[in-house]
Amino acid sequence: MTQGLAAQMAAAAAGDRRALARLISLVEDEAPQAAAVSDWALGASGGAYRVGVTGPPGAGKSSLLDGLLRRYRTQGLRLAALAVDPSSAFTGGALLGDRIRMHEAARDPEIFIRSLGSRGSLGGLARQTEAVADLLDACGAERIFIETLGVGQSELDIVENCFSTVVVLTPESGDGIQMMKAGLLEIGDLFVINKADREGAAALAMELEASLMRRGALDGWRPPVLQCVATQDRGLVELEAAIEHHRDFLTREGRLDLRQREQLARRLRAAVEARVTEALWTADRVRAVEKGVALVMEGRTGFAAQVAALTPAGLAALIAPPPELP
Ligand SMILES: Nc1nc2c(ncn2[C@@H]2O[C@H](COP(=O)(O)OP(=O)(O)OP(=O)(O)O)[C@@H](O)[C@H]2O)c(=O)[nH]1
Ligand SMILES: [Mg+2]
Repeated sequence: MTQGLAAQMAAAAAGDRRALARLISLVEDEAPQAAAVSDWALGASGGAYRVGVTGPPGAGKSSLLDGLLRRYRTQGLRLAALAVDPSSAFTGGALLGDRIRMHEAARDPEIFIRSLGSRGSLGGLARQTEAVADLLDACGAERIFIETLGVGQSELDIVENCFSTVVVLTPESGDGIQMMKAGLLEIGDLFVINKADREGAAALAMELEASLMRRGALDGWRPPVLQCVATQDRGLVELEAAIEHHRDFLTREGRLDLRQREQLARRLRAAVEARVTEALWTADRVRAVEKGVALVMEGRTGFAAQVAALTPAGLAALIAPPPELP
């Protein structure tokens, strides 16, 4: 580790935001120092409670977060918010633009807000987000809010690595049905029907309550359904209370520790899988797949035979049991 990097970590941990921002960029860019930064962050983290906020585009996730951050500030807590924006993957960097409506909170120097795109490798978004959350944690954040779109596996993975997941829906555009399709019902610890100033909020709330009733309590927790109007700060006190209630519940039942362990196991598996996948798909092997497809299409060989032919010879060694740990 270079002296410069160690100094930057020390500065970030002591509250230097510019140092923190630079470390985040290293992780985001998957720079050579990223592994060292991530390791340090993971080791130094553990205090922050992570809240995922997800839902369809335009549901009001950022508006809600803006109000929620201001609520939490009145408790004197150190806060951070990450907006994960996969669409900015193509523009090479997400800025705090129009899509992130956290105008009020963004002006508060005690709140660290950052937007993440997937600047690094494909599929690296979840890994980067976790590492950045670790960094924020290591640098003293007590609550970390992570906003993602409730679409796509990568985004669902991100909220799965939070302790409380808030699913935001609106009365408009058949969100109820969309939500079921997207698997949002399964991942929500809390549900918010935002834009309750519009027609149909009560009906959606009832529909949702009925679905949750059918789903039953998971590990003894019944997700509450709240109604909010983010743009008028309505329902935010209740939302904050509900999040803290869920946190108390997890802590009391010893689940927080369990969730942390499960999440770390998931991250470890994913990181190993990513390395294997990256090593596997060399240009040669990608070409071999194309040839294999042609052979199968022409009926000259079977699918299973191609799988066998394309499987690396070293796989037997790979799947042999690991050596005994000391
Ligand atoms: N009427 C009404 N409009 C709202 C409410 N909350 C948010 N909006 C508006 O809905 C639009 C989208 O709000 P955002 O907070 O950006 O929604 P988002 O879910 O973060 O959007 P993406 O990040 O783009 O998916 C904005 O024009 C908000 O002003 C609400 O409670 N009632
Ligand atoms: Mg948003």
